[in-house]
Parts: sequence; structure tokens; C-alpha cells
Amino acid sequence: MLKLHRLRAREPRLARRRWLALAAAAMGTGALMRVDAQAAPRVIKVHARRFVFTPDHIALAPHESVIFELTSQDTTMGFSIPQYGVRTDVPPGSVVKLAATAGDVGTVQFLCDIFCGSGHETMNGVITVG
Ligand SMILES: [Cu+2]
Repeated sequence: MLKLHRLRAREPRLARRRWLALAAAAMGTGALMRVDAQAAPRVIKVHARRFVFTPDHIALAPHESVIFELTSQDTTMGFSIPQYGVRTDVPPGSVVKLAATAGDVGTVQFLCDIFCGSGHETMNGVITVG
């Protein structure tokens, strides 16, 4: 009887140890997932056509690293964020990736920097960082 009693008393401790091990494993997984989320920049798709970017308002977190996935519908466009020092050509029929990192809180402009017709001058958008 005494032996059996000891075994029973040990069980909850073992179960608790197992639970702690599972909890630790789960926390480890969570930490890994957070690291992955930080490592993989957010992808933001932007579509261009004469003389509009869609979307033309983009919200970023301060110092957030992102990848713009750019497409053009009708002609070769430029996608430029002068304040962040990045730009690329966007020919129709391809997906162009452009990495960028947001700055401090504020607003910056992006624009088409390749003449694409009458209306090109107004082809722009705003990035809100906050
Ligand atoms: Cu243009």
C-alpha cells in the first residue's frame, strides 16, 4: 500500500514536469515565429497604370523594412521614393521587387519618375509612417 501511495504522489509531479516541458517548447516556437516575422519583410503590392498608383496611400511603421511588389498595366513606369533613396523601372508584364526601409514618423511621397504621358506629373502617392 505504501509503495502504491508513493507512486500516486509522484504522478502529479511528473505530469507537471511534462506540462512545463510542453510549455517551454511552445514558448520556444513562439519566439521562433516572432524572429521569422521580423526577418521576413512585409510585401506590399502596388499596381501602376497611366496615371495612377493603386494603392496611392501606404502606411508603414517607423523603420519598417518592406518589399514593394510592383506591376504596371500599360507602359514602363518608374516607382521612386526620393526621400528613401530607392527607385526602379516597372515594365508591363513583370513583377518588380524593390526593398525599402521606412524612416521616422512622418509622410513621404512616392512617384512615377519616367514620363508616361500627359498626366504623368500627377502620378504619385503618399507613404504615412506612424
Ligand atoms: Cu509617369
